[in-house]
Amino acid sequence: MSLRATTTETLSTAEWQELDRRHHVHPFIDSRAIEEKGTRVIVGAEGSHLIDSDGRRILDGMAGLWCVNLGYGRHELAQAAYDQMVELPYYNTFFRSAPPPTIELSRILAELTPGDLGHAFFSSSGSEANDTIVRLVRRYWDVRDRPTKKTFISRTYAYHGSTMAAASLGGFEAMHAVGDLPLPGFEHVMPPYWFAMGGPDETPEDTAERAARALEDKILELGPENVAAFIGEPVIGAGGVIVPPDDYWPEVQRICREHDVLLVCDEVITGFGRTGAWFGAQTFDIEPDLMTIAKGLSSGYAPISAVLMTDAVFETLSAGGVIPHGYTYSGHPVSAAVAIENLRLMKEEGLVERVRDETGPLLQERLRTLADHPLVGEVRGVGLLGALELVEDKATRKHFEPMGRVAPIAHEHCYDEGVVLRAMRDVLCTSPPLSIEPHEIDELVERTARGLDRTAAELGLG
Ligand code: PXG
Repeated sequence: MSLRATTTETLSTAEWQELDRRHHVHPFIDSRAIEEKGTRVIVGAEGSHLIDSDGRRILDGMAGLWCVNLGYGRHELAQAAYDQMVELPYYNTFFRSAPPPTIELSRILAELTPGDLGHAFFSSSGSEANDTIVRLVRRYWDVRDRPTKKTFISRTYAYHGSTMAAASLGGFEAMHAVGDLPLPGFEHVMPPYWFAMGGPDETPEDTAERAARALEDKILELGPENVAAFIGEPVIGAGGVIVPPDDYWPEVQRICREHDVLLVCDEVITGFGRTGAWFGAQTFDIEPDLMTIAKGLSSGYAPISAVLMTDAVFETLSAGGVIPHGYTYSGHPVSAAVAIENLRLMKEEGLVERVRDETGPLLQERLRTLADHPLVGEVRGVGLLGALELVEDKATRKHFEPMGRVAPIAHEHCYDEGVVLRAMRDVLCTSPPLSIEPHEIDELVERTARGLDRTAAELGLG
């Protein structure tokens, strides 16, 4: 019996919930919901399943928070962390020092990534990595003697993290409302989100074309001499799994190159196999100048993120002299060792190819069987990312009012049926472990279907 299991045996679910209510402040603080419904206490996990404090096994349709790509319970990763902790639990990467796993991981990433993203700057979270990008990109243009090129263009519905700069990059009004954001120098344009933004006669390709035009118009409106970079997730993740048509990203890349605007891909969710290629940039055939990675880099077993940059960006930054930027945990050796082992296992087990050839197509096909459900206005996804857009009227794409009421109801019913999904506005998202088995994909979709039926019944539509 593990220590953790022993610990949980000492308290009942209600007791954990009471302590949590009293002392623990959760992210995206919603104290009233916790007060009313209580916290779900997750005590263990194995493969694709979570185990809660009542001993229930629940299929994790979200890989934790879009991150446990290799699945739970991988002893090899625990061993890698243990070995590194014994060998060298910590040393910094400041002052010309570095531990071997950190150096080794930067080499592996240079090989794995598309184009010539040959240099890695490490941090602990996606938010820190995106803050780093803001500082480094602004520095880059200073060194190139173009100090007015400072504005970042991002998109509505983008999620880039919760720190001041990352939340400014993000495209959520509710997040901007906390902390008086966005900071100056952050602009937003529309994403290629046909279902919510496409006109009645528009195809998804038309909407994507309009979204690319919106970027170019914004660059021209601000003046290319003032625009530093465009940042986007190859597939918008937390904003509702918004999958662009094939032409969108190459056109965005063309626009950025034409106006001398750096192209940044935030691959925190799409990196490491999620879309059926190692990186979303490969799925959409682009070569960014910088890339943010986190989550799947270590399958969430240890906190680690990185900013990857091309030789050209790195050489420019280097030419400018010392850059006072870095974190205590930049290149943490334990996290780096876990990431190396995670990537080794992913390669050994052919996980990315499996997502591309087997589990990705299966999830997409099975999810699309839900398109006939009365609540489902659209099924979309790529690889092991999927989304169901819930609507009142399928023909007109009319959502329920108020927006964001129905997906959380569906989320609860799906949980009761034994699958965790993610509700965002009225979109139900899934992003299961990349190690998910085909029969578990069937289960995921069947449980979701039952959750949707219960939701329809609750809404009086059953
Ligand atoms: N970029 C992207 C694309 C992300 O999805 C971050 C950056 C920030 O990473 P950190 O490690 O700082 O959280 C993310 C994180 C959700 C949810 O509700 C999604 C994320 C984080 C928390 C909640 O779906 N994505």
